[in-house]
Amino acid sequence: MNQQSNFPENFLWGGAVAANQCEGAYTEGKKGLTPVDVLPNVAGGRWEAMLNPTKALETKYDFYPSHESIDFYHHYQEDIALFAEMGFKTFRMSICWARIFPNGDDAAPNEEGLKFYDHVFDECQKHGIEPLVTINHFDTPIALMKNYGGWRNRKLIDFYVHYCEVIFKRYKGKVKYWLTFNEINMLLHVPFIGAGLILNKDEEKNANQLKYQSAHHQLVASSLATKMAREISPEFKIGCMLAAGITYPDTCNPDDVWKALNANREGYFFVDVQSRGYYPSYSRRLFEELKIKLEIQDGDLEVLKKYTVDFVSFSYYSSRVASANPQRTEGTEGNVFSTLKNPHLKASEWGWQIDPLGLRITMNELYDRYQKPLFIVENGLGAKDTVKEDGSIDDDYRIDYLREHIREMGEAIQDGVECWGYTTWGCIDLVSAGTGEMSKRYGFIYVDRDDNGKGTNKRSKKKSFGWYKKVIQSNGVDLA
Ligand code: BGP
Repeated sequence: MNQQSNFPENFLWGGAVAANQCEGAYTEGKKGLTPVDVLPNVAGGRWEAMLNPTKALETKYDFYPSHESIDFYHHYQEDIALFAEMGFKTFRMSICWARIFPNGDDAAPNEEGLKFYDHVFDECQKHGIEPLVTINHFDTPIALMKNYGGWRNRKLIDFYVHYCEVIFKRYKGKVKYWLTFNEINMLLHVPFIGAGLILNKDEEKNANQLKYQSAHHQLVASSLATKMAREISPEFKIGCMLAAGITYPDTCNPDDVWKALNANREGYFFVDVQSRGYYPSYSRRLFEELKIKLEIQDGDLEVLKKYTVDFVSFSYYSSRVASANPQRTEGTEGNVFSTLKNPHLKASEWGWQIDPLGLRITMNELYDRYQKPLFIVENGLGAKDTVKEDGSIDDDYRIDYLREHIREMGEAIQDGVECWGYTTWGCIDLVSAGTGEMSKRYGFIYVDRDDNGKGTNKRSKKKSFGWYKKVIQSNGVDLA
């Protein structure tokens, strides 16, 4: 192919997973419990359980999808070999905090947990794949919630920084790219998995105070981790991670535009601190209106200022719409955030609206605002797949989705946006975070397991497997 690529030569193509959604082996190797370990599937009321963790912790459900999941814990060699066959340059994964510190506050790390990730990173290295590691992907140890109240407690900063110190020192030389918190803004919507917050009835009334205080602790923890990373290895690159997706105004009515601006700021708030190094000026009024009084200790603001991230990573599935018109209520599903329906867009089987140009817009917005390299670390289509009699899976709908998004990402790069890489979400089928389903599949690799945990866990290649391989081989030129 003679056509010129829109992507830089060393662009990091790859795929992404998270420990809590793929590892399984939920008590093996002395691992402690994490939030997903107490969540049922959608039929068992997963969403209600996420919003009411007290009840979730007291209930014995029939089935917990994460307990075995796709058993990456025992299949990592086979899985990484398949990623290598597709030509992955990078593999985004997360370390499960509770494998390293089962209770979160243990004095010494758990060697078995550390060894597991040694093996995973060695396997990556063997295949020339650069790991991109999320330090906390929705899995603050349950023990830290029960014993300390989760991230509302400042002590969590120390436990997190200790955990970082251990993994930074151990995996120096094996890992270069780190993300401090997955979708940090998610804690405002699902505080249980985002910040380990279990709120009682009284606290519910005061939820904003507790959420933003927890956010402050995570932001300080993220900066302290960055400080430590700089001390441990000059090679390390530290990124923040935002659940992104631009919010459009429903109309050109200034009221709608104002509403959309504020919806976007809800997420930017976090990156404003992590990337610019200070609380944005609009937060003063926001805190006043929400009656929030942050407890900020001496030195916090200096740490935030001094240790900002090297790059801004984000997930993108869809754009959103905001309206000031109370009559405009027709909503649709989305990645946790509810949004109004955009009449110009089609949606996935789960109601997530499909907007490839929205990715280009989001990238341009983020780059204009922060002027730091971007990394798209989640993007993809959750869809039901059908295995044909001969075992093949023709997932053209997934190829279409990814093709259009990759095309727009290339356009954004041509617009002048610096972007280091792209990892599709759920490169191998895994348990859905939102619904706990297996049938909401994102992978290039099919895993024989159903919503009730039945199946052989056998891996097989979908049509998109060969397609993505060509995309990588041609550095994004061959999208056919
Ligand atoms: C993001 C999470 C991922 C992932 C993805 C898809 O919010 O970071 O963990 O699960 O969304 O969501 P779902 O699994 O609900 O389809």
